[in-house]
Amino acid sequence: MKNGNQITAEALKEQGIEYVFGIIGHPVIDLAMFMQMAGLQYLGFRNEQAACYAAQAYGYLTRKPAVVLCVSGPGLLHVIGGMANAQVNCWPVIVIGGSCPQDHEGIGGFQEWPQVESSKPHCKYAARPPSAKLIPLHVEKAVRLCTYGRPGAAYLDLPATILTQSVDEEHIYKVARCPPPPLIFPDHQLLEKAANLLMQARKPLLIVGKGAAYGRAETEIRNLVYSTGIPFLPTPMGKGVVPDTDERCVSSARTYALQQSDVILLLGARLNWMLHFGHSPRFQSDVKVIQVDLCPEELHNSVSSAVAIQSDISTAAHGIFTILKKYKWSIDKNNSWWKNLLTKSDKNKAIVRKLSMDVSVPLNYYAAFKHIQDVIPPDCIICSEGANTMDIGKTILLNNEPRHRLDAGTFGTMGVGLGFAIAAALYCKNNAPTKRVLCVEGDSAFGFSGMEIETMIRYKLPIIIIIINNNGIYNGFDSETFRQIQASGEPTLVTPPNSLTSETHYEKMLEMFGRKGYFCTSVQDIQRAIKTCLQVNDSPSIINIMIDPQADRKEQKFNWLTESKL
Ligand code: TPP
Repeated sequence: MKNGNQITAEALKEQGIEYVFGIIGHPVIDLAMFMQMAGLQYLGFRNEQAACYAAQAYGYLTRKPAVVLCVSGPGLLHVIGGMANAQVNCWPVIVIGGSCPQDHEGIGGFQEWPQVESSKPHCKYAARPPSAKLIPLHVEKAVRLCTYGRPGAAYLDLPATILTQSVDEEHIYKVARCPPPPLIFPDHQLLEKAANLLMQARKPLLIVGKGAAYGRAETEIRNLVYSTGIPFLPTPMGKGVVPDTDERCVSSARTYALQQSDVILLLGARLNWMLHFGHSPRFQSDVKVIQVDLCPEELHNSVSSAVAIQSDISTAAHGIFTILKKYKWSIDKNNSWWKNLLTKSDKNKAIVRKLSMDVSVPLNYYAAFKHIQDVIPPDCIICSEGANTMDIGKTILLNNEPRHRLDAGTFGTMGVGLGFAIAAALYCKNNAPTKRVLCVEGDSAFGFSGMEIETMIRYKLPIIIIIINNNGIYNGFDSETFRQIQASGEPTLVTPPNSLTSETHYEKMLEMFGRKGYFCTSVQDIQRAIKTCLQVNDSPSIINIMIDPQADRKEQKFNWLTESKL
């Protein structure tokens, strides 16, 4: 005889699950122990939402879903923010929620909540197995649905009555391990059409999204870029599919490249808010888009594509590369499109260089990031969140390998950073033990999941957390101004909503564990601290960099989040 706990744990193991992230409590205490007994690795978190961010990042990095384990009611509700983030980012994750005994439902059971119904809008599959013996069927289905097609979240609801239900072993549903998702090949005629359009273009541009990174399309896309010389622009998490240091990367001329291009090859990126919906004035109103996406429902979204190809990114990129190679098509480095991109790029780089050379204290963002970039390993995984911290950071902190940047993403979610970093550190431990994980956080962003520091300590994860501290959300106030504001009246009436306590010594959180963090105000402090932390390989570090609370981004041409679209 086996009970539901054991059946669930063994079914997950059978489906190739390696990691479970969660918080235990009634009714999933035994389940967590059965999971460890079945050989699954379990990491306990301090908030279920952070556990869910970790699990989805692990899914993104490995293409294998990880599991989030949570208790009923409030536990599951904490996870839902994470599930929504996974859905919007299109990353696989499986959530398993305990729920109250079925015969307590409807009469006020402990932490009773309509969990399947609550999860449904935030995932691809939500179900409660009707009996313990059918759990393996639903576990396989959860794995399949969260990884096949456009990846996303899956939810399984396990009431206490099912977890404790005993079943004769021979009656337990048998199901084979779900194979990896099939590779989708593009329609060859569409590839020919796409190649023709590119060859006729005067100003072709390639945009690489995180769908390309998830799809492991780096070899094919690099071949395409290297053989044709097409200029490319990565989205934030598309960074590294082709190295940021490649001469064809036109991130420094982003606005110009988007505005001027007449034919855009869109590989695994969506024309949503991050790409200004593909609309004028950020794009030519008659721009021709060649769109490649795994998900057919995404095709023609926001802008009608000239060529719309449902395909894995790797197979389509290879197909286009092969046709263009046959015609020996490449972009002449002396043509005006390329020259203008370079001129624009050089101009923008000079502005950034000037800002980053100003090392006066208090520091500005650009100086802080340049001096971080100068001393970090070129192959580190960078997790990042915040507003200015994340946006400016992504322009200066380079990625030369795919899936080496994890950030607030399409959903713009604060709170993801530490969970993502934990997943990245586990990924490194298993696949590249010398690779380092950097977690670059705004001070506000850090606050959303700062207690996960204890999780990092417990599991000996050598993550370097860098906090860019400006005393607030977007910006804050210097200590004297903050003191004067607070002294001027009732704090709830006078403290500006963007303000956080000035000069908070977040690095002292490490002292709770008998360790030391670093408080930095100058570029010398920053570089010394990073070099020291890079020597530590069995625990997290915190580097708290105090910058000018009023520091801002360089002047922007568009107020892109609020400009009207349609
Ligand atoms: N809550 C969530 C879950 N996500 C959000 N995006 C926000 C609130 C709104 N928000 C956007 S950025 C941000 C907040 C709260 C924090 C920005 O401040 P900080 O992390 O300190 O970075 P900075 O811009 O100051 O560098």
